[in-house]
Amino acid sequence: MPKDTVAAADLGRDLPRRLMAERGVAPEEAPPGAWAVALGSVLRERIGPVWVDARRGARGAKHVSYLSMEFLVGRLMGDALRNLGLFDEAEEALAVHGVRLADVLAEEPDPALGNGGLGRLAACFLESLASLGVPAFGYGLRYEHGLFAQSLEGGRQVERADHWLHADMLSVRRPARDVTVGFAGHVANGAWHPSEFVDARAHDVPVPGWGGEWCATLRLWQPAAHEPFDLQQFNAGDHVGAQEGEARARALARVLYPEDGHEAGQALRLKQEYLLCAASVADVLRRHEAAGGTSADLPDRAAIQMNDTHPALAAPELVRLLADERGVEMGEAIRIARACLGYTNHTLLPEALEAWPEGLMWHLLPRHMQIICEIDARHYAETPQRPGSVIDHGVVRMGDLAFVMSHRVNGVSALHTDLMKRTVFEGLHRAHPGRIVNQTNGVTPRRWLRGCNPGLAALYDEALGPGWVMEPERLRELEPMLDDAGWLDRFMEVKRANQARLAGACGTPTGFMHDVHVKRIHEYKRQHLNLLETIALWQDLRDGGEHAPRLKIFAGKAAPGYALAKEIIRAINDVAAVVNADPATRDRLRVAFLPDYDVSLAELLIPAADLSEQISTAGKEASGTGNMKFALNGAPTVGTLDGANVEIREHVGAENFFLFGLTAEEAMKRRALPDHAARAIVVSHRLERALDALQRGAFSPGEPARHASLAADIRRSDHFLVASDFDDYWRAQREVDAAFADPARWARMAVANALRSGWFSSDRTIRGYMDEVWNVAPVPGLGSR
Ligand code: B1N
Repeated sequence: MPKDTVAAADLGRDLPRRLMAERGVAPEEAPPGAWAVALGSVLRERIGPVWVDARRGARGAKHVSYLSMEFLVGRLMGDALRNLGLFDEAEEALAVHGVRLADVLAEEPDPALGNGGLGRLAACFLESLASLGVPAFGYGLRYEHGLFAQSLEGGRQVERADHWLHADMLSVRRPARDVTVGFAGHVANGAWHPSEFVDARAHDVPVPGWGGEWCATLRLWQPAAHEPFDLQQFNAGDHVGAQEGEARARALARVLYPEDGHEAGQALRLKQEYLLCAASVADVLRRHEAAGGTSADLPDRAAIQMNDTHPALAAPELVRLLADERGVEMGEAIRIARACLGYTNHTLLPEALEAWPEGLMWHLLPRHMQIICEIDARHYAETPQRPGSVIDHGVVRMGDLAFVMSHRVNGVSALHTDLMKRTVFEGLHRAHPGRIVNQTNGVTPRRWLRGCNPGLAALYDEALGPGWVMEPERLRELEPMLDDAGWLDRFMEVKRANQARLAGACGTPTGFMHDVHVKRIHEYKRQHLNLLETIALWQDLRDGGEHAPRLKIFAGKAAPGYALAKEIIRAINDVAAVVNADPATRDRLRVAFLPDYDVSLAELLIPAADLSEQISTAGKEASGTGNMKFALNGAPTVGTLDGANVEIREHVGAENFFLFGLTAEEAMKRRALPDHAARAIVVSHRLERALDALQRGAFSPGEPARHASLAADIRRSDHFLVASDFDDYWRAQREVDAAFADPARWARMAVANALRSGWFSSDRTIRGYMDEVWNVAPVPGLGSR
C-alpha cells in the first residue's frame, strides 16, 4: 500500500457523519446511493489538502495543459480511494454497516465524456501526470449528456441520452476561474469585436496520483448565458423568449458528438471546439501572469498539448491574445505560441481529418481567420520546400494548421508515426524534419491492472511487493514463474474467477474460451470479419469439426448515423440467436453481444478475457489501447500488424501472439486490385459459404434480405479487405484452438503476455512526452517516484 500521507483518515467515523449531513439518513436505512454521496463528500475532503499543496508546490514550475474534447474518465471514486491508499479502510468502514464497497462504487455514474480510445487516453495521461508529480491541467467540456447509452431492441442498437451530472461526485465549482468567450462579430483596426458572448464556467475534477502525494486537475468548462435572463422581455410577457440566451448557451455543451474516427463537420461542433480553446488558453495565460510571467517567457512555463486537431484553434487564439491583447509583434507571437504548442495526431483516416469551410470560419471567428492567413503566408514565405497551404479548396485544414503551429507533432505508435511521415504529412515532414516524433500510447496500470484485476494484483504484490504498480516493467522479474506450474495454475485460477465475476454481472456462460472483441463498431475494426469467422466456425462444427469451446463476446457502440456499423451490430445479434439455440453446437460455441460498452464494462470484461481480438485492416488503427489492456491482463492477441499491435508482439514475443493478415504496405497494394474481394472469395469455399449464409438470410429467417447489403458490400467493394484477410484469420484462429487445447501451453502464453506488457504503461508514454515534447520535469521531492 502507498505511504499514508493523507491526514489521519478515519472513514469509520466520517462516513456515517457525512451520510447524515448530505442525505439526512441513518446508516441502517441508507441505500448504496446515499453511501456513495457520503463517500464522495469524504473523498473531496481528503483530496482537498493534497490538491491545494500540489497547486502551491507547482507555483513557478512549468505546467502541462492537455486540451481535449474528450476525457473518458470512467468512475472516479474507486481510483481515488486506491491512489490515496484508502481503499481497504473504506471497505472496512462500510462492512461495519453491512454494506459492500463495490455496491457503493457501482452507484457512481460512469461519465461518458468521450467516444473511445482518444478520450480514454486523455484520462490515463492525467492519472499518470498526477502519479509522476507533474504540474498538470486537463481542459475539456462538461457535456450535459456524454456519449449515448446503448440498448438492444430486436438485436438493433437503440440510443438513449446519457445522464450523469446529477451524480457528479467529486467535482468542485470554481467561479473565480470562469471565462467569457466571444463569437462572430467583426474586426476593426486589428481588434475583434464579437457580437455574441458565452460564459465558460469552471468545474474542477481532482485526479489524485498514486501514493496520494500529488493531484492533477481536470477543468471542465460548462457554458452558460453571459446575460442569463432577460427580465424586461419576461415582464413584457415573452416568458419563453426571455430564457433563450440560456438555452442557446446550454446547447453548446449539451452533447458529445458521437463520431469516433469521423469528422462531425457541424457549426455547433466548431463552436464547442472554440469554446474549449478560448476558455483554456485564457486560463493558461491567467495562471502564467498571476505567477509573474511575461509573454516572452510563456514557453518556459507552459506546455500546451492539442489532443488531435479538435483543439487546434488554441493556436490562433493564443496568437491573438499575445498579439492583439498584449501588443506582442505578430511574428514573435507566432514563435511564442509554437514554442508552447504540441499536436498529437490520432488517425490517418481521410474521413476523420477536420477541415472547416472558410465561410463558416470567417463568420464565426473573423479575427482568427485573419491570423490563420497570416500564419499560412509567413510559413509559406519561410519554408523553401513550399509545402501546401493550410487554406485549400475553400476549407481550413486543421491538421496542417496544428502541424505548422506546433514545435512537436507526434503519432501514437511506431507504425502510425512512420505512416504519418510518408502519407498525410509527407510535405510538411520534409519541410520540418525532426518535428514529428513518436510517442507510443500507454494505459495506466493503476486502473487497468490493480483496479480492474485485484486477484492478479494480489499475486504480484505477494511476489514483488506493491511497488510494481509504478514500475510495471519489473513484472519481468517474475519470468522464472513461466516454469513454475503451480504459479501458472494460480494465475489461471484468477482468470477463471474473473470469468465467474463477469458471469455474475452479465450472464455469460463459463467453461468456454473467452474470445473478446470490444471497441467502437467500425468497418476498419472489422467486427464483420470476426462475425464471418464465427459463422464459418459454426458451420464447421456442424460438419463434425473439432474446436476449443468458445464464447465470442462482442461489445461496442456504433455512431447513430453510421448505417453499416449498425447493420453489423444487428447481424452479430442475429447470428447469436441462431447459433446459441443450436443444440448441436451449444456446448462448443456461443456468441454474446453485451450492450452499452463503457469504461466500467471494460474493467469487468478485460480481466476475464482469454483472447484479445485486434483485427483492424493494417494501416488503419493508429495505435489501439484496448490491445494493451488485454495483454497486461494476460490475454494473448489474435491480430494484424497494425498500430501498437506491432510493438506488443515485439514485447511479448512472436510465439505468444497470433499474427495474421496483410501488412499495411500489402493492404495498400491489394486494395488497388479492382477485383480483390472476388479473387479472395473464389479461392475460399469457407468464406463463400459463410457469406452465402448471411446473404440468404440463414440468420434472419423472417426477413431473408436483412443482411444482404452487408454481404454484398464485402463481395463488391470491401475497402477494408475482409475477404482478402479471411483465410489467414481462419488459420490463425485454428492455431489459437490448438494452443488453447493444451492448458499448460496456454497458461505460459497468457502469463508471458502479462509479464512483458509493463512497457505499455502510460507513465512510460508521459515520460516520453516530458522529454521529447514538453520539456517538463516532475516537482522534486515527492516520495513515491
Ligand atoms: O485514438 C486512440 C488510438 O489508440 C486509436 O487507434 C485511434 O483510432 C483513436 C474524431 C477520433 N483516432 N481518432 C479518433 C475520435 C473522435 C473524433 O471525433 C477522431 N480516435 C482515435 C488513442 O490514440
